[in-house]
Amino acid sequence: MQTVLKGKTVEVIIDSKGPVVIIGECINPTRRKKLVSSLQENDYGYVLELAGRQIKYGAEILDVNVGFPGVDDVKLLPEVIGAIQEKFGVPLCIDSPNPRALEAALKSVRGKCLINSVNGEEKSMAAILPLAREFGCAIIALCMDDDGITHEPEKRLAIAEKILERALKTGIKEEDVIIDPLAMAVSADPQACLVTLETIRLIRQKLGLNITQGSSNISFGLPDRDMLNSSFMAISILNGLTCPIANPEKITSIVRATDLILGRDDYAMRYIEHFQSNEI
Ligand code: THG
Repeated sequence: MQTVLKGKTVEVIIDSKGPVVIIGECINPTRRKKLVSSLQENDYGYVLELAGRQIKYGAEILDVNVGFPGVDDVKLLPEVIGAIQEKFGVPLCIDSPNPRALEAALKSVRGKCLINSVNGEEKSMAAILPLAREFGCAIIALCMDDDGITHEPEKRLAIAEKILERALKTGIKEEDVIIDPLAMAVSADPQACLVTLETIRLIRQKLGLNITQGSSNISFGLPDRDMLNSSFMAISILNGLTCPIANPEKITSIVRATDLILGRDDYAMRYIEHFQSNEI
């Protein structure tokens, strides 16, 4: 399965056979005070610095989230996207729970972007899927619905199937639906990672779609987060993860290593190139 995304100048193909495509997570104000204060002042210098650094370290797509308390995201989201696209050509993943902010952003974004996200709630599907169809976007579908988040992988799969079916009915192509099995903090639930891993395996086996996840979520509240995230990343890729949302500065080495080990990097070209270009 191939999902094609486009930025202002760059086209990226996410292929379910790999290699893995990294979606950079860092343009996200959660616990980034400096990002919040710069955005409040409409100063986009720091956002552009985060964008450039993530691309340098191997992100091929950038997640853009400007959610913080009190934000006017209908105004801010398109502005930040405009500033990023003026300088960088990569495709964007527009991360907002607000359909009005998403619509405002989609009116001005260039290329074919990824909407982050829709879920299985009736309200969400009714608001977001027509937007994806109208603006020709791909979409991330979260495996949760009106009943919340289930701990049973088969039920998460059933929600993915429900959203896929509805997307197809809306006129969205199968390859433009990317599933998020939901990665949650393992400090809060000892089974959290196992449930995610089994959901990934089922989705690959039954649907064959591309799969994303907010990989850094799993390590909230624990020491040595980078080690945990790296370990989880390698296992997730083996199970079928194809386009994680993660911090490239910390994760690209293990992603390239895992692709190499899985026979998706002839002559270790991508692995070697990563280390050479970043002088690691
Ligand atoms: N699924 C989808 N989209 C998502 C998520 C998901 N978007 C948001 C989030 N989850 C993924 N993005 C992040 C961004 C940052 C962090 C975790 C997930 C993070 N940040 C550090 C912290 O909080 O300590 C601070 C930044 C740093 O130093 O790197 O952990 O699940 N579809």
